[in-house]
Amino acid sequence: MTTIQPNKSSYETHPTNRLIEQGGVPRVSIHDMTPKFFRHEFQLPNQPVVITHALDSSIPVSIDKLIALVGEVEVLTRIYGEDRFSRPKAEWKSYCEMQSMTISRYCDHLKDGSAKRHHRYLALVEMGHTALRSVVGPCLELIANRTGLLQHPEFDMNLWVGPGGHVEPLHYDGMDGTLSQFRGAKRVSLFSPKQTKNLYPFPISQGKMSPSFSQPYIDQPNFEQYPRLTEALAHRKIIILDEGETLYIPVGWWHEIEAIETDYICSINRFWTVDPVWRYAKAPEAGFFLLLAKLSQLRRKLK
Ligand SMILES: O=C(O)CCC(=O)C(=O)O
Repeated sequence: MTTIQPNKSSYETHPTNRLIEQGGVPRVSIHDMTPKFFRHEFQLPNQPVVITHALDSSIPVSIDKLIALVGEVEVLTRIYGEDRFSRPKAEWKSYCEMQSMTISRYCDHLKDGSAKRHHRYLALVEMGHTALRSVVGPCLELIANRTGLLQHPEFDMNLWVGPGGHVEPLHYDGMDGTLSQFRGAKRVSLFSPKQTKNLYPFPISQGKMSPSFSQPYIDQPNFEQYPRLTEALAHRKIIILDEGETLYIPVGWWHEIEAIETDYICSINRFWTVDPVWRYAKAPEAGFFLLLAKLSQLRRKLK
């Protein structure tokens, strides 16, 4: 780990600030964060940062706590299946299967090992209207207040629960995001939007997989098939996001997320408005992808 002195302007505004860098990504305590500092150092330059101590009042969120608060809530869960990750992504017929069940039932799958065996993941489940807000809401508000991030009008907070070892494949989002670790740790690989062409996004014409996903497996690279991956891997940033930490993932940044081996992990992510909108110029593919998603949403509404 290296200690970085912030540049003069931010140093003058925050003489106590020290950024600790791990894997090429700085870490800042929520107590040292201010909207001005966040905007100049991270949001405007479109750079990721790990924010520490924002979740101290609510960690850990155990499955017993989840069951007590939201066990009866019915949600859609993902099933990737036993052999999906041993097959080339280009052979996948869809991203995953979906199955509806209560959160308690999903926790049974975690406890009896079938979530791990069949790669079941409770992923991206909107929970803003549930009792979970009383536990994690104040932490997310603290992050919003200290960073100045603006909540996206269409998205609230999403729950992610899954077994240790699960890998969520490399992709980017069309908005700013924060990923908060409420239980367990994750290994996160990050690539800047400048690496997009070297990460071989699925072509739009392919139809089955979104162009926001990368075709190769970055931990088992096939350089013959994907020669430009060498260049991308030279720019890979890897961090361990520990329990209690929050990662700011700026729009267009590629991320692959592996739950560190343990019984289970629990995270909450949130999407934020890309502000100012010209930041899409730093991640043009993400802007284009968002536009496509909006058009298909409109088409569905008009039908
Ligand atoms: O934690 C995960 O498994 C994926 C999270 C993610 O993709 C996100 O926060 O944007």
